[in-house]
Parts: sequence; structure tokens; C-alpha cells
Amino acid sequence: MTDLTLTIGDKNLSSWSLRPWILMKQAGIPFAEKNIRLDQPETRKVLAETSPSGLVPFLAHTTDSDEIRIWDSLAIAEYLNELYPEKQLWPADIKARAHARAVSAEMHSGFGAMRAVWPMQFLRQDLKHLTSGGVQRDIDRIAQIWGECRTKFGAKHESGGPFLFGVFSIADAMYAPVVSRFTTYGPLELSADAAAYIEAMSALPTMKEWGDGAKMQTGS
Ligand SMILES: N[C@@H](CCC(=O)N[C@@H](CS)C(=O)NCC(=O)O)C(=O)O
Repeated sequence: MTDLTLTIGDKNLSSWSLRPWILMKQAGIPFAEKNIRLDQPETRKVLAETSPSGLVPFLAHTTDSDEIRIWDSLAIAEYLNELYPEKQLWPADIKARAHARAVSAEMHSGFGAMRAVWPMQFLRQDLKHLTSGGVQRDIDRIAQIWGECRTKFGAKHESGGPFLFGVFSIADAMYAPVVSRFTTYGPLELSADAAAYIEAMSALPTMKEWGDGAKMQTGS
């Protein structure tokens, strides 16, 4: 039995939940998964009973003496990084790691226009949407971040991997929901680098597994 339990929301909708879920899957960290259906009459009550913030994702780590509770996607990622140092969830190089932390924090606290106008709908690929209200500015900045990470760090990484810092890291987990949004509300005019990143992320078996879970939950 695993001692980590990750509680998440609907896979079609819960962008914040996708981050720690895909991080743990990609890193091969075993965990039990609990699902809470969002937007149901009982959702508020169930969330309040589960997570101190009343939000998902929520990670519980049962140890011999304690239960450690973490209720924010970036805090969960940081905790897992400390729990599994050998997995190098952040890039090993200090400059790359600082950059990865900065772009992850920027994602965590920013891009409000895109979040508001383009909610994640993981299973949809056909929603054309206006890029008004600052959405285009968010798209441009995200594409710039992806291009810069891949050119300055990813391309130079010994793995030759297609991710932001070469191999999959916390930064990729943080941007996974944006990849889904760009697919849902696209096609977008993007640089070759940003388009290649979307292709690499979308091809991950873990992204497909999340989508299969969303299909099961929605009965589609
Ligand atoms: N900053 C938090 C945000 C979490 C969040 O907003 N979660 C949403 C789901 S994606 C939620 O739990 N909403 C409650 C609801 O829909 O009732 C994190 O990074 O985990």
C-alpha cells in the first residue's frame, strides 16, 4: 500500500489537479488517487471535509507518526521534490533550476486572463475562442517562456529531450494544463518551438491516460 494519497477534481476540468498528478506519474512515484466531482450539490461539503483550503489538489502523506497534508499544487511539487531528491524533479543545474522555479511561479500566480476566458476542458479540441481581454498577451508570454526554456536549457541538456529543461520537470507539470488549453482553443499562431513543445507534451502517455480518465468520468 502506498503512503501518498492525491485527491483531485474532475479530469476534464481541474487544471490544478493535472499538475501534481502528471508529475507523480512521469516520475514513477506511487500514489493512491481519490476523486471529488466538482460542480455537484455536495462538492463544497466534501471539499471542506477533505482539504484545509477547500480546494483540490490535496496530498496526504501518511508516515509512522503523522499525516502530512499539503493543499496547493506548487507546494505539493516542492514536497515531492524533497521526498524524492533522487528523482530530480527540478533541473540539476542551478541556473536552469532558478529559471524553472521562476517560470513555474509565473504560471502559478499569473495568466489570469487566459484562466478566466479559457477554462480547461481537456476533452474538447474544437472550441474557437476570442483572444480579447489580455488572453493574447498571456499566449505570447507563454510561447516566449517555452521558446526560451527550450533554447537556453532544454536543447543543451544531455538528454536531448523535448521538454522545457530537457527531461520532464516540475515546470512541465505546471504548464501541462496550458498545453491542453492551447489544444482546446486553437489552432494558434505559435513559433515552431512552442508548437513542437505542445506536440511533445500531447504525445505523452500520461496525458493520454488523464484524457482516458476524463472520458470515463464524463461517460464520453
Ligand atoms: N492554488 C491552488 C488552486 C486550487 C484550485 O483552485 N482548485 C480548484 C479546482 S481546479 C478547486 O478546488 N475548486 C473548488 C470548486 O470548484 O468548488 C493550487 O495550486 O492547488
